Amino acid sequence: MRKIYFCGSIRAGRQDVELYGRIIEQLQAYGTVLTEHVGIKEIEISEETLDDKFIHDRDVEWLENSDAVVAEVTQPSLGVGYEIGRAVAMRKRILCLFRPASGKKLSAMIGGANDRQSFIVKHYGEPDIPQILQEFFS
Ligand code: 6IA
Repeated sequence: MRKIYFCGSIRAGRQDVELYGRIIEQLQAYGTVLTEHVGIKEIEISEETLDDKFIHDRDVEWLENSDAVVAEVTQPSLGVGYEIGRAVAMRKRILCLFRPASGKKLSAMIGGANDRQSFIVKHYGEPDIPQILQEFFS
């Protein structure tokens, strides 16, 4: 079974958490999502007792063990940017999803990393997700 590492903003702002949840639900058709908590609203309660070193070391280990990384990058997050950079260094396949309708501008360090092969950046609206995921995982 394929292992998928999903990235989305946590401390940088949870306004897209419900969308993350819906993306994770679709990703589960393609493999096990190691980071399901990113799409769960109550994470603050379930994880508030964990210290930052524990979270970091556990997440980097999951990243190492993953076969693919999918990141929702519309809400800019240091943690997500860090995970993507580490994933590039680990030579993982990466899919970054950005919603232009948000009115935000994507960092050149993500947009400019698009090589259409191992690092894929998609500008999308929610109805496009099924097809984007199908292409990425086929
Ligand atoms: O900088 P951010 O917090 O927005 O970083 C979000 C990214 O870092 C996500 O993709 C996660 O994989 C990872 N991450 C950051 N914080 C956590 C966390 N607990 N648990 C798991 N992964 C995390 C934070 C708990 C806190 C809100 C009490």
